[in-house]
Amino acid sequence: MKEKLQQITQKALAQISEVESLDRLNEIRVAFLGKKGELTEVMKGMRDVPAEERPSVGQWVNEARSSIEAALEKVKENMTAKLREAKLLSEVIDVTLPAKKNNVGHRHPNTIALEEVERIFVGMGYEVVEGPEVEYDYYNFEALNIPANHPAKDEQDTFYIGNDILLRTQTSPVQVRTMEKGKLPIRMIAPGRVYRPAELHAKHSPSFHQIEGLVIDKNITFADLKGTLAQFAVELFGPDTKVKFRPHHFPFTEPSAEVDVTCFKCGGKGCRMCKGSGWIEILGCGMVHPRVLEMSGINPDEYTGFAFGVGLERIALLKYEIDDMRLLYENDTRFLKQF
Ligand code: 2NM
Repeated sequence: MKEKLQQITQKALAQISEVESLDRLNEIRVAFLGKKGELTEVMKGMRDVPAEERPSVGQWVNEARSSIEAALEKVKENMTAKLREAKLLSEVIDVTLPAKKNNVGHRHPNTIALEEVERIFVGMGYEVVEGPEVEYDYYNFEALNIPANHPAKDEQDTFYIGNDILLRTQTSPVQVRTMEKGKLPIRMIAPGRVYRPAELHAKHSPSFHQIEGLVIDKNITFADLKGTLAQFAVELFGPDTKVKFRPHHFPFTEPSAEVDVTCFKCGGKGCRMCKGSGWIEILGCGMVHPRVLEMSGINPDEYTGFAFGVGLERIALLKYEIDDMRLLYENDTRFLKQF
């Protein structure tokens, strides 16, 4: 009997010494000391032990039990301590580390330029009006006095969606829609995305942004147009900026002009920015063609008006001295965060 108990104890201690997890340790406890454990089975055999031997056999069983329990307890303590230490190590916080910086977004140069232009015109009492990018041929061309055989209507110059439906090539359709409503006078700017088939390169993109302006009232003259755009140029490019009007042609205005501003980099002396001329072209404009007014239900004998159009990207490129338009469409945050 004694030998049997010693064997069981040895076996238990050997298994305990090789234990690698708390779960396994518990398995061993059940296997030896549990209700159906090896030691428990031996105790059940006490019935067959002669009465005079029972006290000493009882003592051996108790000794075996306590040495197994002691070994289990010791390994358990060891293991718990090690697990605790590993957990603490894995949760170490270095309080001297610098805080993580938030990655803050930046306004796009187009947005900055647009908000600047809007601020200037809203300050002069203009309304900002938006309209659809998918338009009818009528609003994009016909109502603007652009005849059916005009080269701008060529498939090379316009994205067509259907026979009469296209991606607007300018924001003037928004002006036409506003004129049609018949609420006069009008002082508005129409900013937005426009589309023209073109390869993307440093100076052109198939989709860009325009801001077009329109003023209609009684007695509006070319002098109002000149004064307005001169003030716009001063506010956008600085107090010494001068404007120059060069005769031009647009189907929707008569007379029409292109406007140059004195180079804000060299002040007009000539530099790389203005290609030595001292002037930079920034917009197109003119007096709204009487036929355009008429088609939208405005009597040209009673009302006159002026209109103009500027490219938003062109303003952003000039103002922030960016030399490649593609930078405006890539949205690389390393580029954007400079503005
Ligand atoms: C430009 C140049 C000249 C223009 C004309 C109109 C409308 F609808 F009133 F007829 N809106 N915008 C216009 C005139 C646009 O862009 C270079």
